[in-house]
Amino acid sequence: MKPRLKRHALIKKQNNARHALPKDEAKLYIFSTQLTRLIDSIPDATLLKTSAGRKLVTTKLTQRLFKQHDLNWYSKTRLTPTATNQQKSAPQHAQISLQAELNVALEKHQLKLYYQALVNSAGNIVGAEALLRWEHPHYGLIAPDQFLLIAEQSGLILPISAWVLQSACEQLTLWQRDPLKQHLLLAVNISPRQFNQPEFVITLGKMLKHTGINPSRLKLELTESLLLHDTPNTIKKMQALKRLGVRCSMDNFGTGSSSFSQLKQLPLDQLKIDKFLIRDIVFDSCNTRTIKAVIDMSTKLGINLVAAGVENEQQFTNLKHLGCYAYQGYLFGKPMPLAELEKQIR
Ligand code: G
Ligand code: MN
Repeated sequence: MKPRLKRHALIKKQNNARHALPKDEAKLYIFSTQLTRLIDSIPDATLLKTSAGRKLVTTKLTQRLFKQHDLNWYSKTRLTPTATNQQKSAPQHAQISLQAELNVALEKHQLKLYYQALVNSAGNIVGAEALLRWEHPHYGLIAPDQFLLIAEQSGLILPISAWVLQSACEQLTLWQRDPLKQHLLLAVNISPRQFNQPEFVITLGKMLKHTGINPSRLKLELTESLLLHDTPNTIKKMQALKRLGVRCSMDNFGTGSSSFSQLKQLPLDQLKIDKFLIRDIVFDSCNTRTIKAVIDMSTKLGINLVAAGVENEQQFTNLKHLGCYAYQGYLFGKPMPLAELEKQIR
């Protein structure tokens, strides 16, 4: 080999070695979280019957070991995004590689909206929640909890959030033209950084005007921590949103610590009870009492209640008896591509 070519080959080899690890780790991370999610959704007894199932369990155990030994590097990097260490650790490389890919995901149309049905007590679809998914060419479907933190840290969250909101408005325009679908509500998750942009209300106002949608069909889901942070300004902003005609909902209610007096101050239309409270409603009378208390409180405040994460008939029956307004969860449908939801509506 000629000396120049030899040097070139050597550099190439070094580069390959440098890039292979982070990419693999990113892949491993995504793979294992997807697997955990999968395992979580299968009852244990069924799982252990097949060799594939046993393999899944092994992987899960391996992951648990990772955690025990504090090797869950991804969550560690998430907590220390501004580490001063000169030499970047492998996890940070992995994060950068994902970030670079996320950078182009929007323009490559890899980000998609999935839709999860929202039903009334009769089980009829009254709307949906738009949920962001990343259809990655190599890793498959990636849920937002796996990339939103990277998006937050890199600032990509703003263009992504704007795209979600714009797409939701465009979807509502289409539904509005269809007699079968014009009654549907569409809920969108709003990121704290998006909400805190000074021009958020104006931007949304323009979107509503351009798309010509009925604003009362659009529901903004806001997190509890966002709503309880800087409450006076948040209230002002929510009031401005309500003047636009859109509805506001508190997402994941029950996982935070908002009090009755705090809730009373917020101009909310809806509370969405988190799936963790719903999960044990059948067996745990304490949870049932909590939900009953939440329902009584929200009735007094004139706020309606949506139960998230309804997975079986018994939960649905109990929640109906308690007097929920609407329901969402795997019992009625997983988050799915638009065409599938529309088929379900027909
Ligand atoms: O935080 P938020 O409520 O927006 O989260 C919605 C997420 O919860 C979706 O990404 C979806 O995958 C998941 N989810 C929706 N319905 C159910 C359910 O019935 N059970 C469980 N375990 N998860 C659900
Ligand atoms: Mn939500």
